[in-house]
Amino acid sequence: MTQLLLHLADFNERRWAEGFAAALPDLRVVTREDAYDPAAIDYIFIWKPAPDAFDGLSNLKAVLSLGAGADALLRHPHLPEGVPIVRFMDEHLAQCMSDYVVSQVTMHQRLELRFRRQQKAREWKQLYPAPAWEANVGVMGLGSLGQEVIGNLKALGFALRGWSRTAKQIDGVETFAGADGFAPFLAGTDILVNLLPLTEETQGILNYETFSKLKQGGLDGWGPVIVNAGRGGHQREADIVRALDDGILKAASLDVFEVEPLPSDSPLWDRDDVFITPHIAAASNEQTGVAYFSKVIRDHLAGKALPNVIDVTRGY
Ligand code: NDP
Ligand code: OXD
Repeated sequence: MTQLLLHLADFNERRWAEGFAAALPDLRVVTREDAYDPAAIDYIFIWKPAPDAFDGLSNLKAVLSLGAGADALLRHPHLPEGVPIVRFMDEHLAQCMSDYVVSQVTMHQRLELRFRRQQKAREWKQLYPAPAWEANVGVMGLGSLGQEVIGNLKALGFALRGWSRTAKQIDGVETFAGADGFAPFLAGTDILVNLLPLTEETQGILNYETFSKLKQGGLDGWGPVIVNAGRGGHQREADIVRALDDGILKAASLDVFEVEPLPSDSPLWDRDDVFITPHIAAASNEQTGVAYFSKVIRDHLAGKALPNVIDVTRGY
């Protein structure tokens, strides 16, 4: 009998297991609390793997990543070689990410942090936010999430540019690629949105030098700003603080952090030019997650190819 093992930290492992058991009645679904023979496990569904997560799993057909970003999984010292890794991606996740980014971009374009400050100071000062088409939004990462976000920002009229590793053509978007395209991409960006995967190449990319290359003076003098919904490892938080203090960045929306939970002594907490959310931009949904991975397993057992397989050498 085919067996699926769940190994989930920070999620209700038992509830997800019940969901899978109902969706896949022909499989045996086990959690780490159950008795099972590791060598008989065919699939592992995983998030934040413990160091011994793969011990004894000598006959795995695939690793199923609850996260859309599999960077932590790829860093696991005992990740089984040659076993395909399928990451999560579905409409629900993409819509949630788009909702987050659209809300942050709109907040900055409408100068809401500035009006918030004025309200606190009981100050009546009329400022007129520029229309969306004058706000240049630059999206780093043109994958499943970046392209969903771009589609929705386009419908709202924003001026869009995008940056990816390999060249892309997207209708109505000025696109840039690779190391050579990075500086020109930044030079025209008022609102920088990060939706890159965390890899050796992208680690620390949101740093002081990057910020200093962004367009200055846009958004009625209230730009540039950054929105990071990728990974905390993309950002250098000390550089964000310095760039905000120096005025080369005017504000930041951060959903992810170098250390999570964000330590209580982080200087980011007290700043009214930083908008913090606790890594909630787009959480994997239990209902749609069970549906997605049940189909992946069913199709795979029926001989179909696995979708959304991570390219381990590329790192995403
Ligand atoms: P994809 O793999 O679909 O897309 C990645 C994009 O990044 C591609 O366009 C790729 O370029 C580009 N890219 C990768 N490396 C580089 C590089 N060195 N230089 C320039 N561009 C590069 O990823 P998703 O869109 O599905 O997800 C992106 C990330 O979002 C995830 O890895 C995860 O970390 C994060 N995430 C965060 C969540 C949250 O709640 N905060 C929730 C879900 C995901 P190319 O097209 O040329 O390959
Ligand atoms: C993910 C996340 O990668 O929630 O799915 O960060």
